[in-house]
Amino acid sequence: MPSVKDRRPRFTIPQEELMYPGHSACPGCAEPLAMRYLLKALGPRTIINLPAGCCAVMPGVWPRYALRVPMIDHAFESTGATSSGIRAALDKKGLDDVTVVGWAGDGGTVDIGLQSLSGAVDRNTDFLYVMYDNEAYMNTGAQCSGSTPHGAWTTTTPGGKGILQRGGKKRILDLMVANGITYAATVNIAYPEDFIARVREAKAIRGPRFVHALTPCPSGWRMDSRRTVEVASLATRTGIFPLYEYRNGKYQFTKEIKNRKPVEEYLCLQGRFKHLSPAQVAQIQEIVDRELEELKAKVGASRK
Ligand SMILES: Cc1ncc(C[n+]2csc(CCOP(=O)(O)OP(=O)(O)O)c2C)c(N)n1
Ligand SMILES: [Mg+2]
Repeated sequence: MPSVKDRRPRFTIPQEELMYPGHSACPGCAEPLAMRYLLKALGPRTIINLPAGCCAVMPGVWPRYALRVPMIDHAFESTGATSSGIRAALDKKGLDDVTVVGWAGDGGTVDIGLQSLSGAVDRNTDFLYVMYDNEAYMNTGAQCSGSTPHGAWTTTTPGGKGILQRGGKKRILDLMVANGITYAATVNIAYPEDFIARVREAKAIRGPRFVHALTPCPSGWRMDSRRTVEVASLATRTGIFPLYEYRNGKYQFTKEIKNRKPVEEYLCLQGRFKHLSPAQVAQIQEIVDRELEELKAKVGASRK
């Protein structure tokens, strides 16, 4: 019979908190969770740099600032360049135990910050870039970004006009791989242990590293703020946001999904998809199925 001590759940999430509770995010926002998990994984020897976006508002204003690590706020398009600059300064000082993190939204990454990020990867900057993805320009009122998925309502893509108006959500991980990234992974706030494990893995590697974090936004996704974690989890359990990593030319799933759920279960919890017809939902299902098959093929080829 195991002792009571042996039967206690084993938590792998570090107890140390590097984020105070009093931040300025909206109720139910997933971004503070993502930041909290990131800092638990990285520890205090971390410098964050971030552009315009909810990220610049969320930690609050000094002296009521919620992060317990230094933060630099800079122009919207500059996360990659700023990261390279901070790294160069740290290297001059011989501070190679500090992790430089560029933390930017989806708009600040896949659209306006893409050239800066691409340059930093090209320069082989030793840093970790985290894109927290709420799938629109949320801080300025939910405008469509290059990371907004097919069919989603935004203030610049009113619903009911067909779902294939754009090329679809930009595949930022594929872009990073093509750019020569050293390590890349997707993470989801609904899976904190996996989130922390991926960031720790990234921390241990030198060179440019990229993490794509799904962070639902209750106000922009038109959903109940109590359902953030449930909706985030459904994104992965439906295959819309698969969890996987890329390293040394190889892909692997970091979370295997058994009994994948229909995408409708994810879409129906969010008002941003409520205008979709059953035919359009079926169209989204087809796209998700196809993209997942493509990813499975890459994972399969990596095993050979
Ligand atoms: C050059 C420039 N263009 C536009 C803006 C206005 N602006 C500030 S935050 C923001 C939205 C940022 O969207 P995203 O990067 O997705 O982050 P989120 O707000 O969704 O967290 C915009 C358009 C700006 N600050 N600078
Ligand atoms: Mg955004």
